[in-house]
Amino acid sequence: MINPNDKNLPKVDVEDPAASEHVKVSRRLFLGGSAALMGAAGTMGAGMGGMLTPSVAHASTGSANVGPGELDEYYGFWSGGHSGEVRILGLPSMRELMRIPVFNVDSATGWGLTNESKEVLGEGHYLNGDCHHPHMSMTDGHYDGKYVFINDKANTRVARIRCDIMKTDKITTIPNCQAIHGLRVQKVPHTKYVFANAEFRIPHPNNGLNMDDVKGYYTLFNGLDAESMDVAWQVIVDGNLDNTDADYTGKYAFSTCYNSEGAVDLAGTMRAERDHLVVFNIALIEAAVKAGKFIKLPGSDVPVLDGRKGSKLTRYIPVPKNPHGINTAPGGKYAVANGKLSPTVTVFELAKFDDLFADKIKPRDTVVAEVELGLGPLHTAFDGKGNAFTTLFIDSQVCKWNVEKAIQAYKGEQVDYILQKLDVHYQPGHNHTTMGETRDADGKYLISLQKFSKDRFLQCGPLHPENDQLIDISGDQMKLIHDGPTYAEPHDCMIVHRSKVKTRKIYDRKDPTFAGTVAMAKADGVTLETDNKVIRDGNKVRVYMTSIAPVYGINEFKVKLGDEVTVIVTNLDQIEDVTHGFCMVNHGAQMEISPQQTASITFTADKLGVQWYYCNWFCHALHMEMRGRMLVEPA
Ligand code: K7E
Ligand code: CUA
Ligand code: CA
Repeated sequence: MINPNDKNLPKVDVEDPAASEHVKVSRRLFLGGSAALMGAAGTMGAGMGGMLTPSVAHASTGSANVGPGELDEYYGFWSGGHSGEVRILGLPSMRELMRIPVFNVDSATGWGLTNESKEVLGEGHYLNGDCHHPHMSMTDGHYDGKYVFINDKANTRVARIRCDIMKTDKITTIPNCQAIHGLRVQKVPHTKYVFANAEFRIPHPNNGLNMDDVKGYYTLFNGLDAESMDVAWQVIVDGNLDNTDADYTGKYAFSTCYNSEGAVDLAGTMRAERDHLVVFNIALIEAAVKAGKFIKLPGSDVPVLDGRKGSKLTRYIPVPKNPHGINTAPGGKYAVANGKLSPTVTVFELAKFDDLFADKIKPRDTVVAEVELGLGPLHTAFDGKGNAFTTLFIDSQVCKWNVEKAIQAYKGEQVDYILQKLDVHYQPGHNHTTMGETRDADGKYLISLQKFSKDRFLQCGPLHPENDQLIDISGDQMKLIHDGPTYAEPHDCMIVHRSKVKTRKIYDRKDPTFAGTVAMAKADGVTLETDNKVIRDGNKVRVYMTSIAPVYGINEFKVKLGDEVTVIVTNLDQIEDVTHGFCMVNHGAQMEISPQQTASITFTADKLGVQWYYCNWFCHALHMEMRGRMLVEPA
């Protein structure tokens, strides 16, 4: 039997700047060495041991082709829509690189099953989610590679993903409201706040006694502290809230509203010719909180401010008609609201917001253009060269237009502000350009996310995938270069140059994601890195084991029928990519344990006799043999 704690097993110092080279060397040592140790023929083969450093795709545009072994230039963070997860794609290849479970339950990683993930999800968590808007934290208007935030419309939550390990580390349920939809981050000076729109108006208190008083319903704009993920404040608004964005000074956030009518039926939401953009003054909101000028709603301790019409904290700018997306241009000079039921986009000059709050100008004086693009404008992206790209849902097109020319045209000059319309397939919602929501917009690629794929792919039954199309925008003309099917309506995505993202190769043993488990082990007198121990605590049994390819530190353990069993596995492997799993057969228990990670899972030993457990992440030539027995005796 191999001893997982054998000092002769290869080790890597992960903090060593040359670690990646060590990792490669160790991988060869490891595969050769362990094969020799086991006396077994065959290893996972030259594919792994002989892996070469992949070359980097050169920065040419015009093709989605990234050759085998070549790396993509961009990370795309894709909302998984009502799958409840976030996905990472490589661009321009559009290859799916990873899935990050967030609001869903994930069989492969044990997200929603492990104790560590349940701590993030909360007790009695929901099994569904509906993600729309993934956005990365920023410093001075540049992506800082720290976090990605994502909304859950289905259960009124906001989650944070840590970009060093690409795992969800915090989930906050927003009190006093229903359906978090629009989400963006404060761009400048850094992401202190995550801005989150609650969409649906509800009675307050929502106690079943005042449901007919529709006029009294309201919803809230939320500022979350990006570090603690606590809701810092909430602002009551008129109408409902759809999408949101922030400016490049750190002073303002703004949200579209499609239901200024306050209607509860479809026809009612279309009655008015104009709804509005609500502008939030962050400094005034902070000052009001500090001065104690807030109320608390029964559901929480969060300071709630009144930002309805007439409030000093907000301004309402009329915008036609049921506007949807609101997008700040990379220079920070303009923001664009997308008219949806109006064929127009509305361009705001953000510098005028100071005068608006000083009551020197009227709300509509901040509008510098309102021009027609086509039917069903939903979202706009930018190339950093003064051009904008707006999705036209009904026309199934992307419209490329020039912002300054649109402003001239709005003044009455004879200029063509529309530069090109490109058919997309079919019915686009969000779009996004490479680095386009930051100061670093580079104008290389545009992604257009279509709600319908119809005939673009082999048919897979009545349910169709969506179609995410990659468009080369580096030249004068947009060129469609790739069709990418995706599952369950991503809504939105975000494209980040790979230089902004630095991920860990293996876990730090001090990683906070399993700090609670480390504390539990300590209380049990167990050192996770060395001990293989079974602790009995009444009818609770805690099984601490290590793993190193291809063995668990514990080969068999005994429990009594009905015991609550917690298995805690610490993966001692220090070799990148050697992830183990733990699956207890017939117990609904399965999880990932990546190198140097600790993970734990709790289940009831409700079946007598021999119960096998096995490693379910392929880790070694002897992966099939990596297993053990739980022996369940009568109580
Ligand atoms: Cu347009 Cu939820 Cu951002 Cu869908 S939202 S498209
Ligand atoms: Cu360990 Cu498969
Ligand atoms: Ca409306």
